[in-house]
Amino acid sequence: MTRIAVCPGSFDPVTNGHLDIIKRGAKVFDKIFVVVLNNSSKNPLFSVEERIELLKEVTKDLNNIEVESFQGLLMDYASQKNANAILRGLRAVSDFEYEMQITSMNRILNEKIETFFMMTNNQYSFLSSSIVKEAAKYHGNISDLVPKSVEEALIKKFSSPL
Ligand code: COD
Repeated sequence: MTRIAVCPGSFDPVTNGHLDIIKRGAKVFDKIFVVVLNNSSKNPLFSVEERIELLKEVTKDLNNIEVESFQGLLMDYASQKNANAILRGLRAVSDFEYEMQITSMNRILNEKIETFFMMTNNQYSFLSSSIVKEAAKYHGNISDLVPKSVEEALIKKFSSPL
């Protein structure tokens, strides 16, 4: 059986925390579709096209990763891809309630596709796209938190005076 996973997120922008989950997942699953979806509670800084471009750049050395975007429900996308699993990352207790809520809803939408959680690497347990954007906005050093191409894209976004 081919083990196909979907790794969904806002990825606004992709961080070393996301990348760590994607790289570790790539060793477990035969194929992973990393998909940029809309999170209705977030107001993105990067366009979908920009987020896809950055994700493609930082995963270009992984041959079982494909990056796409989708408008609609995650579970509709996952069934279109014949996925067996959804792959998510977990950082702290604060992630748990939200993840439990969307996982339960997703199970109602499609009970055949299981959600798998991978625990964050300790070194990235505090890391989120929001915290990186906040630091970049005020020209803080984010070089250890995101890949080089993402750092450059953030510097460019915030290059005009605040
Ligand atoms: N370490 C480990 N994991 C991490 C880290 C880190 N430092 N940072 C982020 N992650 C994980 C997150 O826990 C998550 O699993 C994944 O990486 C992506 O994170 P984000 O923040 O980029 O993405 P989210 O949480 O905003 O994504 C939410 C979705 C877009 C997937 C969700 O809103 C969605 O499915 N939308 C489509 C509509 C839908 O189907 N809704 C659900 C049913 S109603």
